[in-house]
Amino acid sequence: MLKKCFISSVVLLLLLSNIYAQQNKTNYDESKVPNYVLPDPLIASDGEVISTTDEWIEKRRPEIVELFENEVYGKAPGFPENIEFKLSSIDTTALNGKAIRKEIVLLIRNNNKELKLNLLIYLPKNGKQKHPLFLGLNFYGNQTVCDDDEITITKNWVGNNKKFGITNNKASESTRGVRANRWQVEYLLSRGYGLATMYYGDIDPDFDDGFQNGIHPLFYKEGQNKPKANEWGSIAAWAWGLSRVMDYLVTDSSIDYKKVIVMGHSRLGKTSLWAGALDQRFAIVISNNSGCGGAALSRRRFGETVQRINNSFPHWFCENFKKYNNNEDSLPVDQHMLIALAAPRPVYVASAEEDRWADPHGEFLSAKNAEPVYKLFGEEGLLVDKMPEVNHPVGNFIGYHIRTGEHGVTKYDWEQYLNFADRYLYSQKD
Ligand code: GTR
Repeated sequence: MLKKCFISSVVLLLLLSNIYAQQNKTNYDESKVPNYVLPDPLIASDGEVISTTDEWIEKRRPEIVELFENEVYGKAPGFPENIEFKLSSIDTTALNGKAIRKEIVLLIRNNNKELKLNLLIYLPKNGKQKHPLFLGLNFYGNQTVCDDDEITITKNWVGNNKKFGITNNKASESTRGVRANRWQVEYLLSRGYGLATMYYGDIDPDFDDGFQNGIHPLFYKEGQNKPKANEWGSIAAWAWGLSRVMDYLVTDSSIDYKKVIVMGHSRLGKTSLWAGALDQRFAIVISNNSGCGGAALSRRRFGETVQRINNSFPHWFCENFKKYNNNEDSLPVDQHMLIALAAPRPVYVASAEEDRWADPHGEFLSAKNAEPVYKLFGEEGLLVDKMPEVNHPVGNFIGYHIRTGEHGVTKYDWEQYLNFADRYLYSQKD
């Protein structure tokens, strides 16, 4: 009897571990993508079919925003009690006289607590009074985006990186310009655009500390020590930070604040999409290789899945998102609806051929399935039904490309973003 019981327990354990292993195996086989039905962006929760832009703006859009807030990213607070902007440095002869470089400190105050955010801005010296601008968060500190000895090195916690000489979570001189290839500052300037960037760890350091550092504690109610199940995780916090940067940009007379393009890569691409969805002051929204929880459809379960991302990065999304681990079909939204929240503003989704973890096809399909909302506004969308060849950008108002190479941001990506921005920001007389 005891022996029988032992054998059946072992069999059960083996079975369970097999199921677990299956669930955790990364699927890279298109034929193994399960059948799924996407929620319709144009059918409201009460069944009403949305057929006008007014119905979208007044009813369905806010409803979708709320679903993403409650179930995916978590709801962020509004404005802080106080925000102050201090110019901490300016050089009108930066980069051998080609640029104006400014550093601005954003002092955020709430509930008698304070957080400092350091913004770096480069503007072209082309005689124009106001400049269009790309805004994006960076991974290792402002000093990494350009080979320029004058940029303040972040003193905050940064992820260790042997290649960049970062140990003990501190950035040093060795990190200057290490990400210059990703940011292409001089190229952007030569095309007439500025760059504004901030270290994402200024807003919320990217590790799971139970939300004790960064911006979250400034907003805890009395007795609260972590966000509620539907309150902001780190992605929502980073997106909130981008909106605070926008609060500054609208006050800076050298910036054309109606031409600010929010752009992000990978986890920060998830962030730029969410920031662009919530804050309609961003003129164009760009997602570079953002993958799961960004542009890629969750229901495809190709590459990184909801469960994998929640296990590896428990702090990125809100607690409620964990309900959808291995349970994607019960999500009330999918990521095509996040892209649709950019409408009617131009949105661009970019993939990389070797970045299968981010599911390039799923990123394309998300963009494709956002089209009905753009069509409501009279815009076309991708203009193609199937994924384009590599290095063949497509689309009108919804841009898409898949380039050769791996996960990263390249000059090719920037060329497409600049062409896209030129097309929409300068098509009308200004
Ligand atoms: C990976 C993560 C991705 C992506 C990436 C990044 O480890 O699984 O979702 O966000 O990090 O941000 O570099």
